[in-house]
Amino acid sequence: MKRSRLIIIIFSLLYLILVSVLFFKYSDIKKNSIDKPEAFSREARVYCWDKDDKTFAREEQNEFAEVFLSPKSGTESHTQADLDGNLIMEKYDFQNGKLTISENYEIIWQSEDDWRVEDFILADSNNDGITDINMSVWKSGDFGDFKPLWVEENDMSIKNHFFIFDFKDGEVRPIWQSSNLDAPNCQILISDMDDDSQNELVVIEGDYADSPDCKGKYLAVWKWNEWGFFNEWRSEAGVFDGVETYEVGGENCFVGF
Ligand SMILES: [Ca+2]
Ligand SMILES: [Ca+2]
Ligand SMILES: [Ca+2]
Repeated sequence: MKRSRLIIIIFSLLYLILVSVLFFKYSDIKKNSIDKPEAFSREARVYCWDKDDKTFAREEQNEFAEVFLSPKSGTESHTQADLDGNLIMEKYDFQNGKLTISENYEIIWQSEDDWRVEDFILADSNNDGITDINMSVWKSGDFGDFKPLWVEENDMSIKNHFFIFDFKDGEVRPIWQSSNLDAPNCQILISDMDDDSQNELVVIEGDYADSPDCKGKYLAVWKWNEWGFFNEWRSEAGVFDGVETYEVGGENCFVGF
């Protein structure tokens, strides 16, 4: 009698262990499938500058497909630079849709209250040798304070703009401001992509129909000329959460994912 009770207890214990093992194994599988990054399931597209055809060609062999690419985090950044050349670093704090520039703990410039700064980069976007303060900005009003005389009505809907500001005589001033862009930029990058030692603006373009969200539909490269940017290249339509630049064997490439 005692012996059969012992056997029942042993079998019960074994059963409990088996159930526990199966339970943890199952929850592990479930956990893994939830944690799998979305970027892995999306096709990354790589484009490199083709010196002969003078255009960006899509690479068929996609060596970046295995690389983990995370969607743009860029809603916040904190950098330092001395752009006014007074040998004191300014702090560039970009967060909550606002850019604040301070020096010696004193605010020297702040983006307007009715702007939402979507992206911000320090780089020489107009290729004059001076590092610029570049901003992708959502705001209402096509022309701000500088509406040309021939424009009768300022479009007050909230649209995306690209702004270049520089230090001039110790003050932060606008150098170039776009009117309403035809398509909003979801992300901006500034880099020399076509080997001419001049920077280009690489963007992910969305659609105003999705605003206030920005869902990337095209990759595009814009080139500065004396009075603004002109479109050098645009990808075929796709779904893009982010773009990064790469140099592969001396070739300038970027990957949209
Ligand atoms: Ca300074
Ligand atoms: Ca510049
Ligand atoms: Ca270039």
